[in-house]
Amino acid sequence: MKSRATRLYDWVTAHPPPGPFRRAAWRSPLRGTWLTSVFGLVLLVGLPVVIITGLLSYVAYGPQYGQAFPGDVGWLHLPSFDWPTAWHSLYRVTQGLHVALGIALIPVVLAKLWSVIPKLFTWPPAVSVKQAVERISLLMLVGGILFELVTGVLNTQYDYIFGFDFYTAHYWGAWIFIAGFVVHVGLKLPTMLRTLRTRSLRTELRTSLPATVAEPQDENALAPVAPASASLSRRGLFGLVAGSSALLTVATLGNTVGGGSLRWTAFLSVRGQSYGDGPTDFQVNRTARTAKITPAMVGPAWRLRLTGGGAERVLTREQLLAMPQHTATLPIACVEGWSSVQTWTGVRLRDLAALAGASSPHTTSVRSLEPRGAFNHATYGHGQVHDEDALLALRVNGVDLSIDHGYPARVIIPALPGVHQTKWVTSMDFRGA
Ligand SMILES: Nc1nc2c(c(=O)[nH]1)N[C@H]1C(S)=C(S)[C@@H](COP(=O)(O)O)O[C@H]1N2
Ligand SMILES: [Mo]
Repeated sequence: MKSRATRLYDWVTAHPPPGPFRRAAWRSPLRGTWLTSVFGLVLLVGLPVVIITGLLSYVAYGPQYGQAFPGDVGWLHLPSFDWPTAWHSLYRVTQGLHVALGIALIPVVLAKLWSVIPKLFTWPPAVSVKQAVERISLLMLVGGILFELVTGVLNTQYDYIFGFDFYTAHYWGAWIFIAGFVVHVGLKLPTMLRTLRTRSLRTELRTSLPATVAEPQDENALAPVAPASASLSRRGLFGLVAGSSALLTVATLGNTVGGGSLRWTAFLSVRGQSYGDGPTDFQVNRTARTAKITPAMVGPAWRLRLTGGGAERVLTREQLLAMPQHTATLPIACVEGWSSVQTWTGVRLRDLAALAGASSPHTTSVRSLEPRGAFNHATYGHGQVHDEDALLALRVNGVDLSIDHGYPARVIIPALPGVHQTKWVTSMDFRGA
């Protein structure tokens, strides 16, 4: 004799609510464990790259100098290290990958969600602890990835419509997503690997629309029980997803690697396409006007103050120009994914340190003329200031800096995230010499 509870359970299971809760309502012949596994494999390879480059960005900001966003992350802080300068394009590549790959994977994420949507309506919802854990991890996974994609894209579009700090949200969201991702991979990896062997991608890519039939039924309950005839082949679906990714990649590419010849392709770029004349016509993050920098502030009265060493100094721009000048071709690589490589000329930061009586400072902090905000100061580690290409730039591409690019003087350090390439520098403080 079955118990009362078991009979009730059997009855509930046999009587799903109408509509999407009935498996027969899902009729696309493309849905099935194999299709989901293909998208799963792409994400399994791609998402860890997005995760790792994202976490590296946090480290590159220099949390050890109190300048990472979000500031206090409690036990979720990452081990920090001094971001190296040896490879000039390091942040350009890690952050370019983070943004470009994150955007390119959007169609794959959507396709995978589409492929498993009947699972959202599984009936009965959850009957065991294991199922409940699985469903909570799915909520973290799906909610997390959608949240990260939306906030990430809006940030590159400079559209801070949400009423919270982007970095804080994106960082915490990332950890929720990572937790869901790890649990999900742990649970589903064997199924994915097993299922991928049941069909050949090559054959699928050669299968025409009329020959497209549903996958066989299995315990994952993704293949339709009552398939409609196909209106799109698997080949067509893969083409649609890959084509969308390619389009999005092209649309962000000019932003990410361009700055010059490819800029016209960056039709997703929200910034204007021109920023000045000739040599100073390259991407501007925030203009002097937005930063409340007036021509008077950067006129003849401007001085650079060097403190913290044995010999405090106050220098005019002419005095800086009279010091040994060094030229280096270095990128500005913004967290938003775009970067631009220019040829900068100015005084080596280590020469300025020596001039101020600090031959080998442990940390160097700069301040900008900019009155307010998170951009008006930055701190650098020993290696960043001692790199032979680390400059207080006075000129770019053979001409004086334009006011939008930081005239009279700006910091430019190899591989440093753009946010710390401080413009309109007014003082430098050397510590721990
Ligand atoms: N003082 C100041 N420095 C700043 C900024 C700023 O807003 N104010 N923006 C930073 C950011 S986020 C970037 S990406 C670079 C961009 O430099 P650019 O405008 O010359 O391209 O400058 C950095 N330096
Ligand atoms: Mo930036």
